[in-house]
Amino acid sequence: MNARPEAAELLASHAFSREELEAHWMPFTANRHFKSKPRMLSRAKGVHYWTTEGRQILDGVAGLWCVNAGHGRTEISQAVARSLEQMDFAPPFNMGHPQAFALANEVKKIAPSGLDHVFFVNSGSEAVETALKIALQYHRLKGEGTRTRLIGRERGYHGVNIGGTTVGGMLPNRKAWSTAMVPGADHLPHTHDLAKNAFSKGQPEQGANLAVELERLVALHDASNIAAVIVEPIAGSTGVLVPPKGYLQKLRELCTKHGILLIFDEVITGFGRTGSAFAAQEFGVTPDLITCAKGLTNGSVPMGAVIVKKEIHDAFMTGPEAAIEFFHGYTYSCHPTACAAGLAALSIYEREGLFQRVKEIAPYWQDAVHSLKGLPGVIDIRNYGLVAAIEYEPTAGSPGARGFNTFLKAFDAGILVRAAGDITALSPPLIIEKSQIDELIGKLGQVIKSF
Ligand code: PXG
Ligand code: PLP
Repeated sequence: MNARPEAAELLASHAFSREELEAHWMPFTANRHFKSKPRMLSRAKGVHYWTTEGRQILDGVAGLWCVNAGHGRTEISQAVARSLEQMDFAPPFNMGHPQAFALANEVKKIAPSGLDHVFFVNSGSEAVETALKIALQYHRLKGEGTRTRLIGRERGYHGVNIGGTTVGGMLPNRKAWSTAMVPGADHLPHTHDLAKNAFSKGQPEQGANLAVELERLVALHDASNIAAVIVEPIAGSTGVLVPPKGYLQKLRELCTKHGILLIFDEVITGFGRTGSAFAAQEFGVTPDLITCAKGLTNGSVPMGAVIVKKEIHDAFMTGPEAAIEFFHGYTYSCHPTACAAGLAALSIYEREGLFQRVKEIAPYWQDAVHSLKGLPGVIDIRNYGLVAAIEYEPTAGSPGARGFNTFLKAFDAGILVRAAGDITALSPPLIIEKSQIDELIGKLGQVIKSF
């Protein structure tokens, strides 16, 4: 490439030399493998992407679990364009702008009752760091400053910053930074149990008692040293682990009993994925804080948020009125462009009744994904709302290869799926039609049979 093309022109071009591909160190990617045979996307509309070669791809993962209302929503792009033209940036510290307050109120409207204060950030990872810092300072403010330990869960994913990596429970995301972890953290056991729960439809029957493991951690560390427990209501990145019936209720009960804050990381489960605005409402369990991102702007502009219970927020609103209460925030917290995208996205969700739509289509989705049972190497299928996972017997000696090769073959077959080890995860846009579910699952079935 000689001249500098406009961004839109770039989307239509794929003339990069290997050397030019090198400049971009890609996140969470096998860089050398990708750059030897790039998969380039250039356009998206509805439930489809198009590659730079013009091939149509059915999006089985809503981009990366985020484009809940489908791609190319002009209400969002127009709102973003108008907002950006009118005001490109506003300092978020000691200054405000109307869109931020409007969006906070819209989020509050759909959040579980009692969670009514919203702190804006720019990603799920930042939401997690922010929630953990709020939890730690909250206990200090309440005179319980010894509550500093953070409890995560095995196989959890809470983003990639240091706090989230600490409470996360996926080995490859942790091992290179072992000594950089926040001291004092511990983990609950994960809830994945194929021997008892394989091929569960919806919530598995077995495993509520795994929440009681929190009592062991309390017995070991003492409740007076524990600040918070953070879990994903449905673990996403690790391959869709649906909570066993009663598990989240038990966890809530024990956190309350021991004065430990419960944080639900709803970066994936938020904004309709389960059939309710948040999984908290879907499962009837109210945490003390919720972290969210992704669907907040329909994936269009980076944004995340922490939604906080009134009493936690109010505990900060004590000292002198002119003093900063929480020494935390990002240059781009509540960025006007992101707020505009968020307002437009939430209004689409509401107008089109997309969360309710998930409830209506979920039984069809469940039947479709479970039709893959019996195909070669399939050892589990699980689902909830509009999310599902198919787990494979790993190829001997190469864990993860089956999952990754399924992703590659699926892309060649015209569908985008997500690999999580030897698991294929699916989370299509919430607007997906039955015929498109048939196509997605039909093509995935062909790929699974081809191994
Ligand atoms: N918490 C949860 C529960 C997430 O799913 C994050 C935090 C971090 O969000 P950001 O915006 O910082 O990426 C996530 C993000 C995958 C995959 O493998 C999932 C996510 C991110 C990257 C890959 O499916 N979820
Ligand atoms: N590093 C430096 C040198 C900075 O000045 C700032 C913000 O002013 C940051 C990091 C943090 O950046 P952000 O607020 O975008 O997270």
